[in-house]
Amino acid sequence: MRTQVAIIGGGPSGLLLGQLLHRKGIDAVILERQTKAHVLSRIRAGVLEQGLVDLMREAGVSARLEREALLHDGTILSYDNDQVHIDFRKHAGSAVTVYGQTEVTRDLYEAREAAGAQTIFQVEGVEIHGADSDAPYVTYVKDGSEQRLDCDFVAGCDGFHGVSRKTIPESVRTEYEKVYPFGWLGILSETPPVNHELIYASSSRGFALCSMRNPHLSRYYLQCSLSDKVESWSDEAFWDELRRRIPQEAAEALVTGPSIEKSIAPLRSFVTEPMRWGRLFLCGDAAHIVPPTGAKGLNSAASDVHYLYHGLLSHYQDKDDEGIERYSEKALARVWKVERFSWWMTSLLHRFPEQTEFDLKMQQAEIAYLSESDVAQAALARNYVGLPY
Ligand code: RFL
Ligand code: PHB
Repeated sequence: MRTQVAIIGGGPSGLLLGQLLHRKGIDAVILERQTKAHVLSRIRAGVLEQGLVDLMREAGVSARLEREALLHDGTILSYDNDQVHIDFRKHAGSAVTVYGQTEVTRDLYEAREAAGAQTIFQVEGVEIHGADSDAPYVTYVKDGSEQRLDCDFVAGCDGFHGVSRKTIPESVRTEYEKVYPFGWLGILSETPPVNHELIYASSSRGFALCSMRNPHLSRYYLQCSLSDKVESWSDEAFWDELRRRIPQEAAEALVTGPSIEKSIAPLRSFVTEPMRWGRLFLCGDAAHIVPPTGAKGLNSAASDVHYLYHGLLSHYQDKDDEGIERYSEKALARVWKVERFSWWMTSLLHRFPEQTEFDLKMQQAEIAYLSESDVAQAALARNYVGLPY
């Protein structure tokens, strides 16, 4: 089989790239290790930057989002009972869109199927060959038989545990990593959100986040120990702990109910350089991970897709390779700024096991400064709504 762009991974990065290319008549085949149902069962991101919304529109998949998504003009940061409101419109001139990653992925799969574009699910043993040559190809096993997909380019959209990054020889690759000494325990519940905007809550008991998917579906997170097990957190224990970490006013308004999903995610900052090796391009979590505190993972996957899509478009339409040759440099320049913001939000709002009294005072002083400084609020707002591409 032959295609122009072989896309490894049918998560949001691979699907968005595939749909954008398809609209321009560029052929792509997606190879996905899991079933579609499995990909759609992952509850992950919830906050979309305008750049991602614009790409969804360009890909022709924004109709449902435009009908159903919530626009948030700001967010709240709290420290025990003190609250700072960050006004996105005032400081950054735009809002963010609250719409689940599950919905983004569902809309992209539907459009892909309607277009008759090919996605091959449950592939095993994907290997990328000749990425540093003019004739790359991908081999994989489907239903027990080995297959070969020849292509012009390979887009490695296969997430943090995928094969694409590891295809780049270690002698060429540099990895930067910071692992945080805690995780996030998240639940989804069919209850109305506690507040019309997200609340990022720092407290002496650790961090908590009040988020949502829609007016009837809430998403809450608690900073937890890495040794915690989901099974040992009953719904009741979760709600009790959440009430202790958020401002009293919110705790009193909180509507609780049974959880419909509960999971623990570790927190990590990670970047690999370069993001291109010959004809192989890494996109999204395959190349970088952020702790979720700044809501940036999916959004930085989208900015990679933007750079790669435009690079490929110039190659096919104008025979201009500048975009693909400079892909890694352009993508990484933005990635590192997003890494900094996510690390900063995480450092500001969590309790660290080894934290000294001095460290704590620094966090408190920074939050106090944020609450009285327009400039500091503007810096947070501009990063949160999304840096320009
Ligand atoms: P994904 O979503 O991991 O998709 C990769 C796909 O590749 C497949 N795959 C393979 N396929 C073929 N062969 C192989 N060898 C393969 N290996 C893997 C996988 O099955 C999968 O389908 O990566 P992608 O597309 O780059 O998308 C990245 C985002 O999913 C991720 O950055 C976000 O979810 C991060 N994230 C958030 N991002 C935001 O922008 N805003 C948020 O509010 C936000 N909240 C979050 C988050 C991530 C979280 N977790 C659980 C990590 C909250 C949480 C709790
Ligand atoms: C979410 O709704 O899942 C969410 C929102 C904001 C974050 C992280 C996760 O910073």
